[in-house]
Amino acid sequence: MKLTDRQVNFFKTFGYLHFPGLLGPDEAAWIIEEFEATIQDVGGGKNHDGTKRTMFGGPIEHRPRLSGLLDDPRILDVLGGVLGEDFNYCSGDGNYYTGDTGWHPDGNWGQLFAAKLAFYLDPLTASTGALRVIPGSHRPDHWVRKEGIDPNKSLDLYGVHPKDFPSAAVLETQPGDVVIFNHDTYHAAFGGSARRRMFTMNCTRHCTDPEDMATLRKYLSIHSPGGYKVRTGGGMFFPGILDTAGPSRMEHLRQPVDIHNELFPEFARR
Ligand SMILES: O=C(O)CCC(=O)C(=O)O
Repeated sequence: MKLTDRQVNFFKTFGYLHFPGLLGPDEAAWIIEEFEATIQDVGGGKNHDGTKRTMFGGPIEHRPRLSGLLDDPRILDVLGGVLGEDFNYCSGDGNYYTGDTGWHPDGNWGQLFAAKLAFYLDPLTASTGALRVIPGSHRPDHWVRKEGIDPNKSLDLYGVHPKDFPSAAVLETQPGDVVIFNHDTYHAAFGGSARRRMFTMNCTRHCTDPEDMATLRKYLSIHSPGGYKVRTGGGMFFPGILDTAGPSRMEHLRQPVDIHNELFPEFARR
């Protein structure tokens, strides 16, 4: 399922894409089961009481079947279609979210450098925590960025609740849907439950020239286990995803592993 030119254009112009039913109901079922087992075993899920978000790193890296998402041709086509087939996988987060997530971008790179692939594991509507995006807000010349507008202040500024921020799109999802957005795209969620389940895969372009390499170093110096002072036992990744990787998966892991080892030798795998 290679992305069509129209899908790539859509992503470039609006900063996101939604793939309803990319994964079938049976697949959504095992993904939910594996996610639950992971967050309960290693992600702090047992202590989740709904008062705040529970979050853990590398959600696909702890179990072989979830790690296999990085070998799935449909996932590779989506990530490869927007970031290039040689994209870098750079970890992600698994969550029980509680309540609203205010408007924010994940990055301010001013270019298509990184994207987030998101799996929402509960049916979500506009009033129960579906992802919202501000189309086009990844672009440095978008009015939100140029005028320094904080969409979280829209009630004070315009008399409009942030959930109704003008121009925002709501991506209502079912388990099995996949959403991808540019890290620079403003996004938010409103009205979710106290246990809204979702996990992500963060990916960047593969880098070659010195300028890109410097951007990747900057990215990984913050958004990585070393950056968060987390010991995975495998450096950039939890060992499971490395130990079960064939040569093609390794192509998406090697550059972040090498740079992470260089940036955080104390966390490197022995
Ligand atoms: O679903 C949400 O609450 C938004 C997720 C989010 O903000 C993120 O992954 O950065």
